[in-house]
Amino acid sequence: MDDRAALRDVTDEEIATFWRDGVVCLRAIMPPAWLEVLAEGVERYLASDAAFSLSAFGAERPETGKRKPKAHFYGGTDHWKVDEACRRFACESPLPAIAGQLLRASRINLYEDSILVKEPGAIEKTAFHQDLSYFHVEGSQICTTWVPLDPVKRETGALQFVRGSHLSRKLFRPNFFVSTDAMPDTEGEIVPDLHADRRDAEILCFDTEPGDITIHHARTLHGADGNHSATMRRRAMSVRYCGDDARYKLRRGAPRKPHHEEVAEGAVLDHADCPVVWMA
Ligand SMILES: O=C(O)CCC(=O)C(=O)O
Repeated sequence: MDDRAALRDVTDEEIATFWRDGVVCLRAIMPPAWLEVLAEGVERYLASDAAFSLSAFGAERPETGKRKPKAHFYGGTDHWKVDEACRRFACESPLPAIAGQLLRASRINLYEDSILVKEPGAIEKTAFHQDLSYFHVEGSQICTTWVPLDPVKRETGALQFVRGSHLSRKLFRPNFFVSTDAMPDTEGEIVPDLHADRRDAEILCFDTEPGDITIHHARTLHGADGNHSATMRRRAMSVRYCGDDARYKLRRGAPRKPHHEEVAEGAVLDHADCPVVWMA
């Protein structure tokens, strides 16, 4: 599978929606054959010893001590570096071009990928956060594509986005993803717990089918409920991309990868660990 064509073009209206709301849901755009490639990588990860349960960071889970507990939230990062199916999906699928069009970019760098699987009964909420708080990068052309492999709705963990929140210059502290606790030694205000109190936030949430994807801006506040279904899985991968104006910015306290020790503040992302994956 090396056809980079999406099922359809991204429309001007969808691009305008992304920049207005900080998120857009692109219906029926990802070819089924590419979803099969992604599913292969996701299942290989879940079956491996590397599969990591994020549930341990959240609520008390009696089965956390077990090696592969069911009903957990599994997640990991940078699978494209170790798994050929994940590499092909992040680098060679229609996704980089879709990100390029939405970001109005002339080139796209891969920032990272994350496998995010809420198995049936994985009750952990994804705490509200902004992706940019975790990224060692600055710029306006930075996004996360979220690609579900199963039908997803709010009750099974569809992402919830605070409409227009990317327009604020405020960058909240990163948290531990399944808990609202801020990471130590980070800067900024603590994110409000919008699961507990919506305040005046307008939340956008999309029921999706495989083939649909959501794309949100790196400044957009978002979170998700747990997966409350007893049978429906919620397998997804986020792939994060940067456009022309992205530059390295090392953020205090945010988790670093080895290559972040080698990059210069303010430099373009031309590093083997952030490869260019699309040019207009
Ligand atoms: O899949 C989830 O529950 C969270 C995804 C997310 O927040 C992200 O990829 O930025």
